[in-house]
Amino acid sequence: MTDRLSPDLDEQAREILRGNDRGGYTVPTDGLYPYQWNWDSAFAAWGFSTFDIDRAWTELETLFSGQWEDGMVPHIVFHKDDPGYFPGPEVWGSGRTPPTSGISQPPVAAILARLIWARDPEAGRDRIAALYPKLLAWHRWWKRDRCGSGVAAVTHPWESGRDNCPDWDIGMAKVDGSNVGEYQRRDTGHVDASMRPRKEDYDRYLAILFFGRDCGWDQREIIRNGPFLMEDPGITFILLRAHEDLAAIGRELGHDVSELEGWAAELRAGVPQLWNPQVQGYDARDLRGDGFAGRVGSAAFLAYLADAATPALDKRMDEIWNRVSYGFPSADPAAEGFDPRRYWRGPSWPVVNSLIALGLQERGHAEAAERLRRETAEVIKKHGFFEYFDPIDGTPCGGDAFTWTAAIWLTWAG
Ligand code: 2M8
Repeated sequence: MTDRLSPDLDEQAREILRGNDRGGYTVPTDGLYPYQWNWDSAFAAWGFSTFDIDRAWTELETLFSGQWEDGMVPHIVFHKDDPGYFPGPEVWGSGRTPPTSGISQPPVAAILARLIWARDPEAGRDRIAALYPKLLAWHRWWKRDRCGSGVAAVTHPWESGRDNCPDWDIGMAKVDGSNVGEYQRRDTGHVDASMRPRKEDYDRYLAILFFGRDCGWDQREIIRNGPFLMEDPGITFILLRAHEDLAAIGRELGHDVSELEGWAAELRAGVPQLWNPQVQGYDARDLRGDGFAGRVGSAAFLAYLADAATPALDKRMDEIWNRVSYGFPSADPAAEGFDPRRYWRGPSWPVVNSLIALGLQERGHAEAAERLRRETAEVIKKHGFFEYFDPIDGTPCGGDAFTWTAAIWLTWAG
């Protein structure tokens, strides 16, 4: 697809967003991901806001058309059936219209909605006012159904958005994937299998999915007895920032935001429990018994976004980042489990880089923020709008003409 695009990169990025538009929502990339994904869509909206503010708001509105009555915003909304993706709507069995998955994804929507609103306060006022109660209900869901231990936990690696990163290895090791039966993956028909999660990961992803489906997505049961439950520094920092941004939005709209302020304060008080002195960084924790994961990946550095960084974290950032050349690696190259091209086990992800850089910039690390922008821009200029990149040699990986890479080009990297 890249060959047919305009020679101007800004225009190429806009063409990718328009090309991945399926009418009110954007797919992450053609073929590999034919549905609406939660955090991809929030980034898409941010990208659209640079040239079509109305379309930006529509993207978020369509995403919230999949919201559940308990406030959860699912990680996939299956607007139109497509046999090119597995597991599709019939596997998730949500029993809803539109059909959806049964788990959520990183709550970046309020953070990006605030930035979108700032681009055109007039045009956005009614749109954000209508979205506000829906965002609030979703944040309440996070608080009630995921933050019981003091920080945010995920019930499935897919809920974290960082699917197969080494953070989840200890939790995944306890999941029995031996009884999921035969199934046909579709992802490896679209992209190089060596850049995707392995079969043993997929067996376990399905086992966790089946547990949720078989109990009718009963959140209490999933939290109490589900096969996987781990605290996630990534979602914790994103949610903390998102609570604060939603409170700012609410204040501007004249709402009482004390509830949101309370959730943010509680979450902030929980952050120190994620600090693992052994690895000198924020670390995932297994709530099914095994303690810290012992890994410092890109999620730890989302702490800047939530104003939760420490001098020790600054030091850790330099160490890890200096082991690579093209943006922040999703896993530490010096740690066990690192794989520079296998999805979330090491590659540099432009979207995550954009969030880390936003935090760095705000916290007075302008030079580091600029370095992250420069390194991310360099691989995009050289190779195109790929899903992710090898952080050591810049090799493009995964899907091409990728929506969120195009979006962060327009808003930040370009
Ligand atoms: C990836 O995840 C999906 C499952 O949700 C998959 O591999 O099938 C992740 O990178 C996730 O963060 C992302 O939202 C999704 C679509 O880009 O792809």
